[in-house]
Amino acid sequence: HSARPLSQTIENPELHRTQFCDDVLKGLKFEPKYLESKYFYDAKGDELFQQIMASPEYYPTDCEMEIFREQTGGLSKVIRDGSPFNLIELGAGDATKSIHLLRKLLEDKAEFTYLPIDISGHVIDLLHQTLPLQLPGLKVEGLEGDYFDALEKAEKYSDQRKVVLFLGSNIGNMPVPAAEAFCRQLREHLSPGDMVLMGFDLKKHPKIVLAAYNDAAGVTRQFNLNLLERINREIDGNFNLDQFEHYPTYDPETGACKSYLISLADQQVHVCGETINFKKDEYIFMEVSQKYSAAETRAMAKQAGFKVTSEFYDTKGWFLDTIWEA
Ligand code: AVJ
Repeated sequence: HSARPLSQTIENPELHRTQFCDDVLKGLKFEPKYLESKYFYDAKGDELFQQIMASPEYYPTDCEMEIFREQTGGLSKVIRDGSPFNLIELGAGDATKSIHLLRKLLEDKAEFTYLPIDISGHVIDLLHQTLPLQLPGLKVEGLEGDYFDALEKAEKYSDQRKVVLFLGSNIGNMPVPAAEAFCRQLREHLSPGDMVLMGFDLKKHPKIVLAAYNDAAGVTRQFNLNLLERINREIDGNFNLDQFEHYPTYDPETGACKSYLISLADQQVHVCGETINFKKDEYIFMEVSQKYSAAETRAMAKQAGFKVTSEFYDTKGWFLDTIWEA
């Protein structure tokens, strides 16, 4: 068969470079400084994120994996609903969680096509190669790109019922107002009867949350610093990594887990031909990983115009995969 993504992006390295420069300079000239966490995921970043997921402190993957191993029967039942559908996964990654659901759906003779969407073309190519071997009979059409662009492409691909997977607490990477807007926008791209299966990392003891973003082996630290390295590699940056310190925080009140890189000295950094000044102790805001209460996820569904169909928790009650209907 032809293992070729539906919309194989003719990667334009120059365009990517310009966009990366623009975004980085915008963030570093902003007060306070920030970088966009979507840029974490180059080849090195993908690898470091794999290591984070395998680290003992990083519980979200294990918790959600337990749900996808132990409760696929329930998930499949809610999702199938009789009519053929497109199973669209936003930020599919290596699909290690969804593969359990895909297998169960095939067993249950569900009629569906799997459309993984990822900003990494590398990831999509890999899924095209591996999934049909692991799951004979699975129809896969990968899409590379930003979520809503890809969702619109998926729309043109087929008018079947849509089931959208957004797992791994990826929604946590948006500040709450942006997450709310994202859910509303998602709802606007869907029709009555369409579904969303969304993974939320839940509020829990603050020490457990903080440790997940401050692993003892220092992988999360490397993951953050890798973005500075990537800037050095790709857009002529000269960050001195020794002069920036990883600083993760968690506020149990708001549920915001945030990470920063702190400048250890007054220093100048060159990026894309421009000079950026750092004061000692000045920070770069790197990422938010928002935690929710179950009630907050229900309010999230409601404000976006979804109704909650069912909820699946891991045995610790640390993670929630919730199914919403448009
Ligand atoms: C991939 C966004 C779910 O926020 O938990 C892990 C990324 N960053 N450790 C998360 C991440 C630092 C992760 N998500």
